Amino acid sequence: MSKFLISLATYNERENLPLITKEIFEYAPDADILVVDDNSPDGTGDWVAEQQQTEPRLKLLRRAGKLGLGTATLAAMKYAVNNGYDFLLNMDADLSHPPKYLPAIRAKAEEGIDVVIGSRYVKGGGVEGWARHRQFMSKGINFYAKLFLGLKTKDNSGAYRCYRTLLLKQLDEKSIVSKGYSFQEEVLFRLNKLGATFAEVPIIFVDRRFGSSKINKKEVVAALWLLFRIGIFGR
Ligand SMILES: Nc1nc2c(ncn2[C@@H]2O[C@H](COP(=O)(O)OP(=O)(O)OP(=O)(O)O)[C@@H](O)[C@H]2O)c(=O)[nH]1
Ligand SMILES: [Mg+2]
Repeated sequence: MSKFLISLATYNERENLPLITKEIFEYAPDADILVVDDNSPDGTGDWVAEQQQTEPRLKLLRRAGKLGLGTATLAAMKYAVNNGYDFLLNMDADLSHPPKYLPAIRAKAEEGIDVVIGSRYVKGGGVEGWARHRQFMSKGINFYAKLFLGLKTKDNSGAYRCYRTLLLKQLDEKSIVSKGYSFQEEVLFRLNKLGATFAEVPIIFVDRRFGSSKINKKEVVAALWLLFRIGIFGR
């Protein structure tokens, strides 16, 4: 059986973690969960440390401060490679990525696909609870990414993904310039260049129930600028 790691980047997700970790273990009892926490003021990291006393499948990486979702995911990728996992499956910690899709995503990965995307924009997928402007923004960013990065996949901005670690090993970490949200698109671009195979499995994304959004205008503008730069200049 393959060794599976599920990663959750967290910044103030203390309310969501008990629910999401419980549900993940229901759908993937043999997997380990790695929480990459950026010293969340709400005590997310402390909660994980406490749970670890009785739950050996729970791993924790604590970073000094809010260093961005991109570098948090990169840290999870490194952890997966260094600890002999065959696959790394990443999800948001805020319950927007329902764990019930884990078996379908995983099955595709085990069939031999290098990158399996939990996708809102293929048949059967969708978004629940987002205002019009938020849906428009997400579709716009995906169109923009396709235009500049030449990606064939439909959902390039979502973080619900399974990566084969053999491919992650080949990623040149230093070539990745995104620290924040554009990381999602950039990593697909880099893996595509390495010859990875891709598949999309439909998911219905649901808006976060607890806590607040970490996206702000500054991060969006930075992401758009970076994707343009990467697409046009390769860096
Ligand atoms: N470790 C770490 N995690 C982060 C950081 N920024 C966001 N996250 C986590 O990344 C995941 C996605 O962030 P969200 O704020 O939910 O982004 P989103 O889903 O696009 O937007 P909303 O759900 O509307 O807030 C969540 O689990 C966050 O806690 C960060 O700087 N460091
Ligand atoms: Mg979210």
